Amino acid sequence: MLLLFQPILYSYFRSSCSWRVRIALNIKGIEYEYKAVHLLNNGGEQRSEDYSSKNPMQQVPSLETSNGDVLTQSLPIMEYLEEQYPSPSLLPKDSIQRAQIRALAEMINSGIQPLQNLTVLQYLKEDQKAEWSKHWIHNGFVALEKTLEKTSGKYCFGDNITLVDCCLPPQVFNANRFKVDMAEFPVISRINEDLGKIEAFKLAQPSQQPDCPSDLK
Ligand SMILES: N[C@@H](CCC(=O)N[C@@H](CS)C(=O)NCC(=O)O)C(=O)O
Ligand SMILES: *[C@@H]1O[C@H](CO)[C@@H](O)[C@H](O)[C@H]1NC(C)=O
Ligand SMILES: *[C@@H]1O[C@H](CO)[C@@H](O)[C@H](O)[C@H]1NC(C)=O
Repeated sequence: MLLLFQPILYSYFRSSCSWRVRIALNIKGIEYEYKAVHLLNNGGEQRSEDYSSKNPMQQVPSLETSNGDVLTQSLPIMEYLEEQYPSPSLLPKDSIQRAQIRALAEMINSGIQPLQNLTVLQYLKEDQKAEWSKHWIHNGFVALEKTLEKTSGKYCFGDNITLVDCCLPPQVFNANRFKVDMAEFPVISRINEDLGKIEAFKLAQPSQQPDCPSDLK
């Protein structure tokens, strides 16, 4: 097959930001090569000289296009995919709606996820980590739930799958990991459950990735 022309996704099975991009790639039916970057092995492979030269933030995901361009940051990567592979679309045409969808995605991307990234957690004492993560996810989910009450239809924004739906399941997975009480968030929970039934979302789950250790599958 024409392996040469496949983009490469640098990913870690449990990374929520890599997971977002895996969903978008699957929805759009884009075949890609999976390259695992183990965030915990050898002091973190993301910090190797080779990988740091691709992603100076030393984070996953990165997407290397068939031209050799390396893109970083999950949302800009998804926006790139949306522009290059417009169908099926992850954003409507209407500018107001696009801004509203991006705002929802940013609630997760900048309002919740950064506070529980590895570097931030490593800065805390062992017995503070769980409480800290739970607090900030809960805090963000209160706002997200309130917004989704207005914007959601079948999914986060109306009845079509959009960028924010790609961000939701990974964040709910982390919420469960940190024992956030999801009963408080019925809209988030309902949408997450429905998204979980879709093949593109199933295939993007951590347990389905080649670097998922067999005891976690
Ligand atoms: N804003 C970035 C965040 C990326 C990020 O936080 N990646 C995490 C995994 S989800 C990471 O690589 N952490 C490695 C580390 O903290 O050393 C994005 O959306 O791509
Ligand atoms: C939802 O998707 C359908 C099919 O792709 C499209 O025809 C319709 O315009 C979309 N709705 C919105 C609000 O973007
Ligand atoms: C973690 O999140 C903080 C806050 O957004 C950011 O400044 C930092 O670069 C992130 N670091 C990593 C490696 O995830």
